Amino acid sequence: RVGFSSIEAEVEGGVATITVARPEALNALNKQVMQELVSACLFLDRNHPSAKVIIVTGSGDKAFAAGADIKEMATLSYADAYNSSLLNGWETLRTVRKPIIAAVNGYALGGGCELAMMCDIILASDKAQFGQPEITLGVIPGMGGTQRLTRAVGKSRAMEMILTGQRIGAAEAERIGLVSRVVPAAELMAEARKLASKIAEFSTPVVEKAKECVLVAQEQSLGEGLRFEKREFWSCWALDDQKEGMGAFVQKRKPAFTHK
Ligand code: CO8
Repeated sequence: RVGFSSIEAEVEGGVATITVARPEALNALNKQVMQELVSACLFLDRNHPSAKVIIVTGSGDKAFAAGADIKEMATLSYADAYNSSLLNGWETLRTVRKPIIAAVNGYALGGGCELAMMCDIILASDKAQFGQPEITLGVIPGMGGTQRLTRAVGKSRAMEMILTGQRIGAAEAERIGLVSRVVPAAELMAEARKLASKIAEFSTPVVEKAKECVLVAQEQSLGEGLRFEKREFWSCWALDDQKEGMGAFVQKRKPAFTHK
């Protein structure tokens, strides 16, 4: 378990959990949270082979993250805002190869909703609420909300959420495909760990290839995505785990992946 000042990180079994730890500010994402959360993810991704899946959640029972820290941004001049490094780190999360699960335990608003959408799977507690309220503050989403929400739920619903700032509950978020699944609040972390542990059983490089292919589907044309998938599919044959996985099926036994 490693202590930062604005997040907590721990690794247990094959699963790392990063908790945004500013409950007094409903886990608002200030520059320090960004720097610590991004560097923890990069460290776990590159230097911690035993951590195979990362869970991101918020401390307390009210918020995953109630957005970027409004107090940090409120009085910036245009030049300072434009030149500031407030946003720079977040896109670096895209370079993380290990799967990241957002365990959304409460408000996921503005940058909080955008952080959840940067993750690979969103698991929501039945108390979770999602929204892009930036319009009510006189700004627009700036951590990917206009792009990722539109891809997740379609143009019309994304437009309504972004232009009105209306919040939606967990059940509605599940219905429109923003989240993978809703679970009772008390079971959220156990469910997230169960899901992470399941993924951690499989071959790490194969899991990473699968994640990369799904992300390509969000960014590229169908033709390019299919070509990318085909190359990644055949490249699995370069791995010991492909021989083990298929061999185990043929021999009617459980595979023992070596993650190579
Ligand atoms: N930033 C800073 N502080 C916050 C934030 C926030 N986003 N959200 C809550 N807090 C603070 C409050 O100021 C309050 O602090 P204090 O006790 O010192 O007054 C404390 O957290 C508790 O909040 P509330 O008293 O407001 O709690 P309520 O239960 O009454 O309300 C809400 C909860 C509805 C979540 C309410 O706090 C709220 O509306 N928060 C703001 C939500 C919001 O507008 N988020 C979008 C922010 S803008 C954004 O995310 C842009 C992203 C792209 C740019 C990224 C650049 C880095």
